[in-house]
Amino acid sequence: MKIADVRVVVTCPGRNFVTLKIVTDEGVHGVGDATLNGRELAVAAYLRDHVAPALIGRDPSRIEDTWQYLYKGAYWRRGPVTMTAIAAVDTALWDILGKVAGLPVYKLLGGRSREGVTVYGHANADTTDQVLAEVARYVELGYRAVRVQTGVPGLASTYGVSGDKMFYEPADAALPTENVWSTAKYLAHVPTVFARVRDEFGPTLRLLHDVHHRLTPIEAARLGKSLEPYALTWIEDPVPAELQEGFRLIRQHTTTPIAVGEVFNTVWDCETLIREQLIDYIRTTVVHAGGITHLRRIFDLAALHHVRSGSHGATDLSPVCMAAALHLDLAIPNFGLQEYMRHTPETDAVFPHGYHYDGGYLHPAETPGLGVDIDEDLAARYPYRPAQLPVNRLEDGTVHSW
Ligand code: EZ4
Ligand code: CO
Repeated sequence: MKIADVRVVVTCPGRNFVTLKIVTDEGVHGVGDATLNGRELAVAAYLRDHVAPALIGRDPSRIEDTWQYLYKGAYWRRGPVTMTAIAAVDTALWDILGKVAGLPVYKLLGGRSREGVTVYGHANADTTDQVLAEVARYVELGYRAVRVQTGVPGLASTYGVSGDKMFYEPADAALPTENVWSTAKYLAHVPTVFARVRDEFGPTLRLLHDVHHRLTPIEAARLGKSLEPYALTWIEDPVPAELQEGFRLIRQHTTTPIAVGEVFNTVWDCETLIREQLIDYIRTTVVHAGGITHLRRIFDLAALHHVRSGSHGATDLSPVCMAAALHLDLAIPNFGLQEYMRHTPETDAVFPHGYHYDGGYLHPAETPGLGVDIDEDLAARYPYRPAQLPVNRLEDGTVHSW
């Protein structure tokens, strides 16, 4: 069997997605997510101009060899654009292998290690009163874990809080919008939110919070300490993680668990964090960390050091990525949690899929391959619309991490 055609599909059913479709000479095809929020066309060009021509004629079952060929062969290693492009190829090849073998991909990865994939949802609201109602909605839907974000008194807008509660989308304009941030106001407010949530929902509902890279290590240490009475499952991205050693300082001060990694691309971005046990959950996911092949390598390293998976699953990761993530989540021994933000009905129609939610768990499709596809005719009806992520500034105008 040989690769006969490679297509890059850019579509915007409410938000932009880039999808790679690889077709073999025997008519079997596979799909891979290649979406990099706000930088979609860079990956589309990388795939179209530099990767697709080199795939024609290759044996689609040589997944590891193709990964190494694209990673080492390019000479320019790592980086979000390169690793998202490699991820798309890798994911599509696993899909093809599953279809050829007649097995769902999780069986090729060693088979089921659990009955379902525990997911967490997003409760977002401007005020604490409103967010309690949002948490209640997820609890009624059967969720066992909920991420809680609120507005901060004195700040006009805050990360994670949007008008459309179920379909939060941060890439909200053709050019970046701007938010204003105050660490002092934030640190004073967050513990009061979690005090109310714990009071209302009791000790066992798993609670999470995303700090979105906005603190310094000592500020993050203070946040972690202030949240210890509320026993969070994790605080996420407390500091920018370019400096992995920065987490040593946080660890010296707090027992609040830490999750990091949605912007990481390779095992090298988290090797110190994992080896020194500076984090508890690694949030790398299929589309941005080199596909199933490389993500499994990260998770295996994590397993050696008591670090569990907690993969990113925001709406900018397409249903193709979500399907792939679920097969890996089901198979690995050290699964932790999977983020799950629901896609809009328009997106679900463009990407027909067999995975389904039931009582706090997601289950991958049992059909051969990944169990997800792209409807190219429907996709063509939603042309690309420029959209970028916002910029964050301190109250004095200084650019801050978003
Ligand atoms: O801001 O996916 O935990 N989830 C997140 C996301 C990210 C977006 C960026 O594209 O932090 O909502
Ligand atoms: Co996050």
